[in-house]
Amino acid sequence: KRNMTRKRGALIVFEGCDRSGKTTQCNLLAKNLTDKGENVELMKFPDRTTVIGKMINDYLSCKKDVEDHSVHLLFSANRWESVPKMLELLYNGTTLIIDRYAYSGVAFTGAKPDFEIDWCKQPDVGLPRPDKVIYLTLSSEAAAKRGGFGEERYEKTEFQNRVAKNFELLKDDDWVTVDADKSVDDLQMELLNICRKTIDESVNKSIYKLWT
Ligand code: 2DT
Ligand code: MG
Repeated sequence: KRNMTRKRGALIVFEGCDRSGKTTQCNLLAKNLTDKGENVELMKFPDRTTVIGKMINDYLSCKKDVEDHSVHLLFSANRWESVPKMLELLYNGTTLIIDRYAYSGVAFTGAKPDFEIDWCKQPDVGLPRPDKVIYLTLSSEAAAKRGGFGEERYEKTEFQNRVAKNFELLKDDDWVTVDADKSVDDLQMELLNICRKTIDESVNKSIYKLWT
């Protein structure tokens, strides 16, 4: 019904550590918001379905090594290739719920030796700026209760701690931090409220460019 009133959709990004429940919560949000009559589409980065995404998948699954700067640019290119579709959906009134975005790009590459945060941000400058970034946090005790890491590259405690420190550096006024150490339903209720408020507030705002 938003299409008929020509109101734009909201761009809502989820960031956070592994096992914070991002994917579960994003799926539930899409369902609950759709049930309430919103047009919603889920996206996730990396999008492993594209040609660039397949190169990234080979890298993450440790099938291939890629030079660190080069893979950083692939992650960014994987976002840029989606921008025309994202803008079309947003202007047509569809709210986008996105599982990871440029902040993951910066936080993860920035956790490698000899990478400056400022350098890491440059390829993503100018992407559509999210209306809200929802950052899910988990204490190390709560994370430990949720079981171990998987087998993919980056899934190591020491590296993830450096990633978390980088996320802290990227926070700005558009971020809201939510403690994910609660039941799936309680967390969903909290996130649903944030998303509905964001959708209402975004309607009359322009879509700005990230980090400009
Ligand atoms: P998933 O487990 O969510 O599929 O993420 N990553 C992600 C980067 O290093 N740079 C990026 O730009 C993005 C979006 C985070 C796979 C891993 O890829 C990392 C975890
Ligand atoms: Mg993962």
